[in-house]
Amino acid sequence: MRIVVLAGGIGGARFLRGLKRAVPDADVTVIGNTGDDIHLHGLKVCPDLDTVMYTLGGGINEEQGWGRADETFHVKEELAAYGVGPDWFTLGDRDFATHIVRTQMIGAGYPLSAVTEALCDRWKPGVRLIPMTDDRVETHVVVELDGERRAVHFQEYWVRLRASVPARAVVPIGAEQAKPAPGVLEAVAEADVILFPPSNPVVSIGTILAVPGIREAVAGAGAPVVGLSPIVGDAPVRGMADKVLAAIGVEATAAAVAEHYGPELLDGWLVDTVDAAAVERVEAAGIRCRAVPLMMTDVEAAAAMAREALALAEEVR
Ligand code: GDP
Ligand code: FO1
Ligand code: CA
Repeated sequence: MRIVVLAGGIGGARFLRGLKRAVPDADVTVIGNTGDDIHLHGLKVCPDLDTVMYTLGGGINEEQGWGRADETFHVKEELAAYGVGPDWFTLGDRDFATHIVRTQMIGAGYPLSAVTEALCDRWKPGVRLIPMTDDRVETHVVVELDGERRAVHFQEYWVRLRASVPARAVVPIGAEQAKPAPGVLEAVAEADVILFPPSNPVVSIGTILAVPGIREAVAGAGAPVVGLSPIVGDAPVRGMADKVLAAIGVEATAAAVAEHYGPELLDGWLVDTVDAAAVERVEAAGIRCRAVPLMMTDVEAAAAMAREALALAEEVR
């Protein structure tokens, strides 16, 4: 079975680990969000690609959900001693090596998709991980700071400002000119099932869909498309999805997120059992909907979610 998953960081990665447990022999292609990417210290950092790679490859910091396990911070301390920041974004020593290899290969002329494949040669995530695009896309958030509107990098909005200032708009800068990375459209066209994991609908899946051609390919694919709600009990399980949904005028509920994707994209949608009342509204929008447990408390819980998503895909096929 060929499964395509559009993934952000933690929500995508934890779901993928469950999917691999549920169907170990499936051929899984992950289209990763690169809108969160940031250049620091002359290095290209790809948080969402790395979160997927480290989680599936066994190198993730489990408690945190991002970054490396067993990490040390000597480089960061030495940079700080030189007065070199930013001090609000933490890169660990082990993680630094990934960004050095990536930046070196990009400097040598390799596209990000080839670099990601090379990094995965070490981590063996058990999926084919492709960035949504080889072109530079950077999500910026228009915030209201001291009564003035200003656009800041998504990481600055989330990590430095902790999403504590009102977000007025989310702009994936560069997306309009970007092309899907090699293999992305082919994987979507040849998929037996397409899944939207419980990733952020705006700054993860929304950004991937903003690359011209990807939304059209998913909407036009022969395969059923099934999504899982990242919103449980009218709030994100973690992160700032509620804030960025508000910025695009979508309420933070499982039903509203399904309606936002719409029946053009989604054939099926899973909501958590606490949101069972949303099923009727989602089905009225023309999307088959089921309420099942959606908390990824451990790998087995994520595997059960993956089985439910695949069962719903069979039902709507
Ligand atoms: P990020 O890039 O690290 O922010 O990760 P993603 O975009 O892949 O996923 C973020 C989303 O995952 C957030 O909106 C969370 O609400 C959602 N999420 C995290 N853990 C869970 C969980 O256990 N269950 C569900 N349903 N959603 C989750
Ligand atoms: N998240 C934080 O909250 N603080 C950090 O200092 C931080 C550093 C960082 C470094 C590498 C990496 O791959 C991820 C990192 N993250 C950090 C997480 C990152 O901001 C998020 O996972 C996403 O981009 C949010 O969608
Ligand atoms: Ca992310």
